[in-house]
Amino acid sequence: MIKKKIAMPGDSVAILNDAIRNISQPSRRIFLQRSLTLGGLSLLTGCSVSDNSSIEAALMKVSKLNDKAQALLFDPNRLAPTYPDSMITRPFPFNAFYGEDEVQEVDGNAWRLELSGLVMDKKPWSLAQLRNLPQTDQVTRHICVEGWSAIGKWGGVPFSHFLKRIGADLSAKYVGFKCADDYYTSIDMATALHPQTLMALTYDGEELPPKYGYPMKLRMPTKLGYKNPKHIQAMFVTNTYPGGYWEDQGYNWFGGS
Ligand SMILES: Nc1nc2c(c(=O)[nH]1)N[C@H]1C(S)=C(S)[C@@H](COP(=O)(O)O)O[C@H]1N2
Ligand SMILES: [Mo]
Repeated sequence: MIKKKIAMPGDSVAILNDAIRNISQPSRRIFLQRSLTLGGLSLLTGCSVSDNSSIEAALMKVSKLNDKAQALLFDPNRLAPTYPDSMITRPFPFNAFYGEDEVQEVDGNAWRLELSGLVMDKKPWSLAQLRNLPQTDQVTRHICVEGWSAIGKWGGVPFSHFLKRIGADLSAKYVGFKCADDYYTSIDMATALHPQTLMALTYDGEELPPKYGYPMKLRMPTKLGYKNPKHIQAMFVTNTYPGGYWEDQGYNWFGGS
């Protein structure tokens, strides 16, 4: 019996590898690299993969399946590892979609956190008001898909406390973030409510430095680096999928670490 071969454009293997690199979780990536063929991709997704755009569409479908699997596997009570202060990486690496010399300058006195969507109290928050909420800190590992990880210490307001305080609809699907540098991302409500998810106002005991996201960033040790927005300007609670800067370019949306 002659097996039907799937038509393979010359650079489809390169495209497949690029797309696999974009599937963020390292363990899943290794699994895909070892086992995924175009035929397998076709079986897995029920899509015919005969040209570059259909390969990308099928891989996008895998990534969406991956989001669902990660959401199902996410344990809202399981804590990410924490470390002693002596293990903090110094200096802690900077990363953004631009260089360190282009870091956003935000005026903390004028800054107000804007709220919209499914929240009862939409009044904007000043930095001083956020500093008056209960604070906690943690030393956790930040993992970037670009292939580095580092241990850092962030302090601030437990995000679940803040969400309850503003009367957010905790049964909504997403919390979205808009940043002062035009970055944007969004997270699932289960992760928003996770006990280690912090609205970080400090880094290593000091006011959050500009390069690490002044005046406020969201720090989640259960998610990869790109899911942790810096320089947050606005946030909204919604049931409409908000996407994200890297996610809209093919990074996996759930982005668990
Ligand atoms: N506003 C904003 N947030 C962002 C980014 C960005 O470019 N802009 N980059 C993300 C990525 S990919 C990483 S790894 C971390 C880097 O955070 P750090 O500078 O504190 O190491 O920020 C994330 N959050
Ligand atoms: Mo990253």
